[in-house]
Amino acid sequence: MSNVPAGVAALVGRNLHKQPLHPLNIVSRRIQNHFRDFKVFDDLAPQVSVAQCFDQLNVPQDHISRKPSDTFYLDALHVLRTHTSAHQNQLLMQGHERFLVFGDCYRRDQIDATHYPVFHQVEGVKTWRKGQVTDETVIEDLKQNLEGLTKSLFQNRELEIRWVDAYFPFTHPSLEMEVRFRDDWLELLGCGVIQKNILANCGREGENGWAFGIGLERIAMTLFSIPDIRLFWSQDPRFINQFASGEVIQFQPYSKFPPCPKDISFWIPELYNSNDFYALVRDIAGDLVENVELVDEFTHPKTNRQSHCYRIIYRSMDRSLLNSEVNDLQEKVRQDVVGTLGVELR
Ligand code: FA5
Ligand code: MG
Repeated sequence: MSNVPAGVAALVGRNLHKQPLHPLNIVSRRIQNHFRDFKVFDDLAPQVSVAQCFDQLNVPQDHISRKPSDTFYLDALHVLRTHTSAHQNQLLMQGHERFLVFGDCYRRDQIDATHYPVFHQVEGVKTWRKGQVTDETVIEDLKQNLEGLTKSLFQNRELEIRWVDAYFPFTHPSLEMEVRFRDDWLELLGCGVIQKNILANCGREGENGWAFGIGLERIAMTLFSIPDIRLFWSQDPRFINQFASGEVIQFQPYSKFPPCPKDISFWIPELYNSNDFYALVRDIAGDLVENVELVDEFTHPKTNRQSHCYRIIYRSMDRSLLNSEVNDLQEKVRQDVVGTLGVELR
């Protein structure tokens, strides 16, 4: 029933956002300082019901985010929360008008420098009583608050941001904010005007409000120049000691160790999802895998069979990997991908 691998289960309860002087904790405190009159919840358990995570947020029954390919299920009715929005309804029902929820979130996702199966979000919600504001005022207030937050976080540093139209079932209109990071746009947060039926379902008929969900790692990566999301889990003093002052410092990377790229190609069966492959690689290689990229897709002209080629980059954050060790990992991936995903190696 459960699809939570041991490696992910082991991270439940680490609560990096609450670990003093951890960069995620430093960021959390600064966000709390910006939203001074907001009530803070930072210890709500990550095990939530499907109703909390999806149903109460208008997520359609057939939405991809509900699928076991994307979400960690504890049993048929419970998941590890995929976002802190899972707590919106209960807190609105309790009558709160301004609140922040900090918490660890869990997703089956791609493998690269800005995605990790466990990450942290802060949810922000602000509501107004019946008849006080229009949707336009709400969206203005939302943008002002979030632009104000990025300004106060990044102080006088040049920061290029842009707003992008987005879709969430629980807000309308919806927006995402992106920042310029290492020659690319990095998505920091999603937000929007809370759907009226959600407020009504929580006994808040006729009220209006906004909500946002920010990825704390993404903020911390930009703020401290942290190049790889795996570093947040590192207990290496060369990482953690750099943040001992509690100030915003520029992270000094300790020497980068050499990457070991390995390709793997196979014919995929009909019911196949890349996330299953990514999870398998994480399972075997843990934090020794840096990136997995689908580099080639091919459909055989005669048989119509589909083939995928992935490039796996193995690299440790802390040491040089031995050739033999990487070969062993790759061999294990090759065996398991056949055994558990039913693919045929090429
Ligand atoms: C959400 O999770 C919505 N709940 C946000 C929201 C809240 C919208 C309230 C409207 C109202 P999204 O899936 O885009 O949206 O994730 C929000 C942020 O979480 C992303 O912008 C990113 O910063 C972070 N994030 C998402 N997935 C990962 C991941 N695998 N690793 C690290 N950070 C992630
Ligand atoms: Mg998004």
